[in-house]
Amino acid sequence: MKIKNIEKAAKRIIKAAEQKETIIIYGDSDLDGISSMVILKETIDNISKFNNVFAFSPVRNEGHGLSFQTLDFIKSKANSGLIITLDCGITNFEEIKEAKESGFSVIVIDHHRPLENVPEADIVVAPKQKGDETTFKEYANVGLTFKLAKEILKEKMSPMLEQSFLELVALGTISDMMIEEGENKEWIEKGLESIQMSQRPAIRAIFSILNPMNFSSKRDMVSKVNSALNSSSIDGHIHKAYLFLLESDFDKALETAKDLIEESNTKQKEVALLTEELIEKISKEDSSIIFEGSYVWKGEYLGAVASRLSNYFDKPVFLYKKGEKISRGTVRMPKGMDAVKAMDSCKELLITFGGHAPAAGFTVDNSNINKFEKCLKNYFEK
Ligand SMILES: [Mn+2]
Repeated sequence: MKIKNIEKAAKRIIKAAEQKETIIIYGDSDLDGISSMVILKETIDNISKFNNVFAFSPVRNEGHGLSFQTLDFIKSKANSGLIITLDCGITNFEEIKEAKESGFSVIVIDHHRPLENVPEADIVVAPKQKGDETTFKEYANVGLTFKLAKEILKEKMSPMLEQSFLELVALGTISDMMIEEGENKEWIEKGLESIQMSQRPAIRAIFSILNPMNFSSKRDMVSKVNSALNSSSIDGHIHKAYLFLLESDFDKALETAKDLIEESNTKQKEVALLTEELIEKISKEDSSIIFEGSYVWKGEYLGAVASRLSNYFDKPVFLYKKGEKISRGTVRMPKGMDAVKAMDSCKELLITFGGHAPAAGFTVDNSNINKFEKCLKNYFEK
């Protein structure tokens, strides 16, 4: 049994590549999204060397998924073509409608759970959509993209390329915290086997700087690689980690790797400081949830801080970076609790929300922050 629409998507992508159509790969800006983009780009390179692929990610103030702002940006680059969303898109009904009306074809490749319906894209590949009869649904997006790559390349997928993809699948699957069962487990094992001797210059460069003696476990190793890649920035909708992972020159990759690891070390220190500060503050309170925000925090640190706090206190954690009118938050849950369900019970107070049970995000108008906090407390104290 194949994932619903995956063959159809593969055929459409092959056609676009062969006919040199403009292809816009649009991926979420976390490691799962970026590795998905790299796999799809290299897959297309393998069937059509001189292709017309652009790869974009949302910039921070545009929020998660395909936004009207990003769509305007895409339209400034191309009049038509095929947009492929990776690790996002499944809830972008209006934006996808607009993209179609503007003359683009749209394929959604997204492992997130759809709402009641899926957007009216040309093709939707989402194991959690209705009518998908496959039994395993817990792929990271990078795993789903790997499946798509196999469907596109078939026997053209060399063992070396497959192994190189598996390293990315392992990184993305672990960093998205997907369950380590079935194919996920198999891919993680296979990918981690070769990762320290990777053929990919970027990954080899990272390991030439990080001292493997300092890894306390495989998981620790992956988290160090992840945090180096995650400290990369986005410039003009082009994610630097995407370019880094595609870099073919080892010396250039090494330069970038040095910068990224330095940034990630700075980040680790600041995350540790902020975590300590919050632990001290929160220890004095007694509440069912942790709900904190500030104008001065760096939004990109909050995921890491929230994870640590949630582990430490074993409580739901909501941290937000306060903006002028809107605040942007990140959520982490102890095992067995569901961030998306919790926010769904307060959705009339939110502008956007989404993610997975253990880790999610939201945007909220500042005037609703207090009400949102109360609503969440109600939900968790039930
Ligand atoms: Mn993902």
